[in-house]
Amino acid sequence: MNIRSQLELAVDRDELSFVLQPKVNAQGELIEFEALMRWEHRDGHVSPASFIPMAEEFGLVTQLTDWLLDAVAEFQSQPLRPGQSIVPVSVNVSARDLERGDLVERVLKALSRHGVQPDCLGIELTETALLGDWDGAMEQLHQLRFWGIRVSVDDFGIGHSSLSRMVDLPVDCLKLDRSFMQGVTSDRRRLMLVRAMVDLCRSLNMQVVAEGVETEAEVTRLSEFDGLLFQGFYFSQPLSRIACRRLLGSAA
Ligand code: G
Ligand code: G
Ligand code: NA
Ligand code: MN
Repeated sequence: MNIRSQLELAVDRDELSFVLQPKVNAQGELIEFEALMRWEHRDGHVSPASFIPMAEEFGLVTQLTDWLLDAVAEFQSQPLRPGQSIVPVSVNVSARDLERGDLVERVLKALSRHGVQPDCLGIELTETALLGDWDGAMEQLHQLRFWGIRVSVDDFGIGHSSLSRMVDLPVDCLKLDRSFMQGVTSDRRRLMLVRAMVDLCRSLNMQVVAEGVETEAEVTRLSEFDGLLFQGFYFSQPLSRIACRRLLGSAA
């Protein structure tokens, strides 16, 4: 069977799952999770770095997004203890999800199916996902935020969006691409670049996440920026659902 047919069948065959990577503050406290899709194919594991672009090409990616939105909403509908506050989970959406124009309905449908509040869910999109119909994308982002769904820009700073456009974006959070974190301990210019982006975000009332933080030295250097959040292997690898439940259980 070709890869396209295998991808088409992945949902029905129950081959998809997701892991969650923590976003933490400078004290290491859990603030949010990012959901990352996994495909356990019968011949082994396939990375989303390869199957997501294929799904986009085959017109299947919106199906995968819908599957993940539903799975995450289901996860969020089951707190460990009644009344326990829920840590938000963000789902990556692709350019195709925005192009279709019905992302807001699809997110709201997943939430209502599982009786989950909008602030339990976020979406992440890359700058590249915004390259198509800008006005259409803006409208959908505004709507998502109107409903209380958090919007983050992923891999910020390596796409081709102009800075002036990025300043107009209706988003809650910018995630600084991990390439910026390389060198913050050895190259003062790198650190100053991160400082400038953090300052810009703060003055625009946006949250900022430093992606791909891998060493204690990086964290120490970056901790001088108040309010900066971190996501990276230094704090945690992406975790299975069970490992997340354990983590949430041990949190206050
Ligand atoms: O988790 P990992 O590092 O293997 O992810 C590789 C790439 O695939 C990353 O760029 C990540 O954003 C992307 N990715 C992971 N899960 C999803 C998903 O559910 N939807 C989309 N559109 N991209 C994803
Ligand atoms: O494109 P996106 O930012 O969604 O990519 C997420 C991917 O980045 C995940 O697959 C995750 O495994 C990977 N990732 C997360 N933290 C780190 C890190 O500290 N270093 C590196 N190299 N990759 C990371
Ligand atoms: Na992402
Ligand atoms: Mn990223």
